[in-house]
Amino acid sequence: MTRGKFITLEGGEGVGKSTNLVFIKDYLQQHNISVVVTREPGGTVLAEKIRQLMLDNNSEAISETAELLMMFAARAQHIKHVIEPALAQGHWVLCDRFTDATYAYQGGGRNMKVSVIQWLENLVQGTLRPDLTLLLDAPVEVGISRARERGAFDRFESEKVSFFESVRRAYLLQAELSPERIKLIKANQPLLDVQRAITEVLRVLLALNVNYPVSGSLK
Ligand code: Z5A
Repeated sequence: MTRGKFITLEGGEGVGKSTNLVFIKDYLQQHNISVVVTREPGGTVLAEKIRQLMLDNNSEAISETAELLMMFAARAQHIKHVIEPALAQGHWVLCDRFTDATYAYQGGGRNMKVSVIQWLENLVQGTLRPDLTLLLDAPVEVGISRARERGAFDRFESEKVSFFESVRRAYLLQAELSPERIKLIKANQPLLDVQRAITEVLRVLLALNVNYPVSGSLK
C-alpha cells in the first residue's frame, strides 16, 4: 500500500481556508484520489472537545503555555487516531490548519519560544510533516472583515489587529524558511483566481506523485 500525501491549508483568519478546502477536496477526488478531510484543533472526539475549550470566549483566562500544550494534546490524538491511519491506508489527508498555525499563533501571536514549539513538534509528530502546505495570505484587514461578517467572535477572533499582524508575519517567515513545502497563495483576489493558483500547485504535486497516472486530462 502506498502511503498517502499529507496536505495542509494555512492562513490567518478569514483568508478562505474553509472555502478552498472544499475546492481542493473536489479537485483531488476528480483525479481519483481518496481524500480524508479534517481540521485542527479537532478531528477526533477528544480533540474537538479541546477545540471547544480553546475557542470559548467565556472560559477562564487560558495561559499561553496551557494554550500551546492543549494544541499539541489535540494534535497528538489527531495524528494517532486519524492522520497516521489514513495516510498508512493510502488516503490523502487534507487538513485545515496544522503545526504551522502553532508557529504563527502561539509563536508569532503569543510570543512562545520557537525552540519550545520545535521540541513539542518533534515529540508529538516524530517525523510526520506535511508534504505540501498551501498558505493563503491576505492583508489582515481583508481577512478580518470577511470573517467578521459571520457575527459572534470566538476567543481568537477577539484578539487585536496587532496580534493578527504578528500571526501573518510568522506565517510568511515559515514560508520563507520552507519554500519547497509551503506554497504561498495570494488570497486577496477573486476566488476564481485563488483557485486557479491552487490548481497550479496541485497539478505539480499530482505530476510528481509517481503512483498517480498523469494523463493529458489534467486541468
Ligand atoms: N489555532 C492556533 O492558535 N494554533 C494552532 O496550532 C491551530 C489553530 C491549529 C480556529 O481556527 C483557531 O485556532 C484559529 C487559530 C487557532 N483562530 N483564528 N483566528 P479556524 O481555522 O477554525 O478559524 P479561522 O481561521 O477563524 O477560520 P475562518 O474564520 O473560518 O476562516 P477561513 O476558513 O480562512 O475563511 P472562509 O470561511 O473560507 O471564508 C471567510 C469568508 O470569506 C466567507 O464568507 C467566504 O465566502 C469569503 N471568501 C473566501 N475567499 C474569498 C475571496 N477570494 N474573495 C472574497 N470572499 C472570499
